[in-house]
Amino acid sequence: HYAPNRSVNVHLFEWRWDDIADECERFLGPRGFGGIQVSPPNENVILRNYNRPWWERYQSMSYQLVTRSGDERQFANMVRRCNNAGVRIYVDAVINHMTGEPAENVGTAGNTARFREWYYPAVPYRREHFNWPHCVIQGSDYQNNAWRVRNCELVGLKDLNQRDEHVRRMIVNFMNHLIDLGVAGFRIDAAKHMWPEDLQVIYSRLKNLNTAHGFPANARPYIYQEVIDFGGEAVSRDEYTPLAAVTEFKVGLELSNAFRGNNALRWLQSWGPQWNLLASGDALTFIDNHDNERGHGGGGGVLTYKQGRPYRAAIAFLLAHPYGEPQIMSSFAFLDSEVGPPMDRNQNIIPPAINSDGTCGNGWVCQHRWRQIFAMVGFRNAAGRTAVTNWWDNGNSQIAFCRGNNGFVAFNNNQWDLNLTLQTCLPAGTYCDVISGNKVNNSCQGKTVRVGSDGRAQIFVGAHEYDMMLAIHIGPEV
Ligand code: LM2
Ligand code: CA
Repeated sequence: HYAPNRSVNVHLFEWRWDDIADECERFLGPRGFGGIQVSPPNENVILRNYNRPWWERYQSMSYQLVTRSGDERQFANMVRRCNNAGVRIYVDAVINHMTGEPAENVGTAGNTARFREWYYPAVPYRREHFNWPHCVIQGSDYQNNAWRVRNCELVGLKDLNQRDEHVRRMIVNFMNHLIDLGVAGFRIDAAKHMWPEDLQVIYSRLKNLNTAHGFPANARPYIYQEVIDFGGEAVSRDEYTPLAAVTEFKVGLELSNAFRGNNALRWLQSWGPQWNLLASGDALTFIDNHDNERGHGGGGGVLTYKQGRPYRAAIAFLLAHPYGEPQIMSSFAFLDSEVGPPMDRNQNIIPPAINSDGTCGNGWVCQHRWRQIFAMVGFRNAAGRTAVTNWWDNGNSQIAFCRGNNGFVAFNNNQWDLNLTLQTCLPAGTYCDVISGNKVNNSCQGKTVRVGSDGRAQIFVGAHEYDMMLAIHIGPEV
């Protein structure tokens, strides 16, 4: 449901609604971003004993829209302002479970639970709405017991029974309320832990998107289901693709591996389903997410903002290549994998500061504001639906390809320079490389690339440059 010529989603992890609204108007809209995944908007348990970790937001207390990111009025205002700026909102929906902490039972909207009685009065949910008798998922269940993966508790979180009519109604009401407020879709948290046939019923009861927010008549919410599947488990991603899109975790793993130098880039010529990835239209793709950037969710092993050079290159490839529906992560800085977002003494979230060079401060990483990343958002928008053409490689880790006649990109992950005349497929002219610098006053701050009437150009990517890639495209340069 992106506006025309937009194609990339960004996860503004733990941002406040007011700050997201500002970011839509001052940056994401003008820079051509398509959508935002926001943190769960519904009431979660407050975990003072853990000093408000980020993961308290994955413990639902009710479906009232009050969290540290803001209240319902602020949420609605954000959605309106972002939609007006051409940027869609996608909600992280935590509907598999409720809370998991016996000791703390007050939520961000002031509601309480009686944890030991499975009682959440603000929804309301009672014991009969949960899978019963309760059990806890064991590590081996992932290998051999799909029933337990779906009907037992994930790390002790009270497990809702989505087969129950009341539970379905509460979840559908929650999601339909968000649709009324103008959201474009949902990330389904822990989809693997719910039965596809139950999710199917829930999705089928969702309203069409709100035409008052600029969506066409009869538009269905865009849904991407979080299913971690590296193969060989009792629950498979293929059980969920008939319903909606699925997170393709293999993308981050394989591209991290390649751009770390553990696999020659030449093999990316066959990037896509040949790598045992989902069909392109089924795949929500990303390098890192909020779990695996910090070793949660069974994750780890992927590039993150802490490994700048290969990370930027992996994201550049993700965005340059037409495979999948890409999402980028926008993090806060952390050393401790549990610590929550930057907060003041009252445990309120501190908004990102915007530095004079456009980057963020106050502990926010804001990968989406890194030039190499937002420049590649511009590249993907310019490339549109064109196919990969004119693949070139050196038989090793220097590669280049075109996107129709709209864009050309080259990567050098070898220890020697790339310095060759290559076929670019772009109209003759002078282009600014969008990776090495912005265009200012009609001249390139970074590299200039001259494309001849035969479409060929001298391409230089030194082995020890700050970035290992170069990208040029038609349309406005950054
Ligand atoms: C997800 N996807 O399926 C989220 O992407 C992930 O971030 C969530 O886990 C998880 N599912 C549940 O929504 C995070 C975090 C966990 C954390 C849970 C619940 O990765 O570590 O678990 O949220 O807040 C925490 C404690 C855990 C404890 C549990 C229940 O780390 O030790 O288990 O709470 O109290 C006793
Ligand atoms: Ca479940």
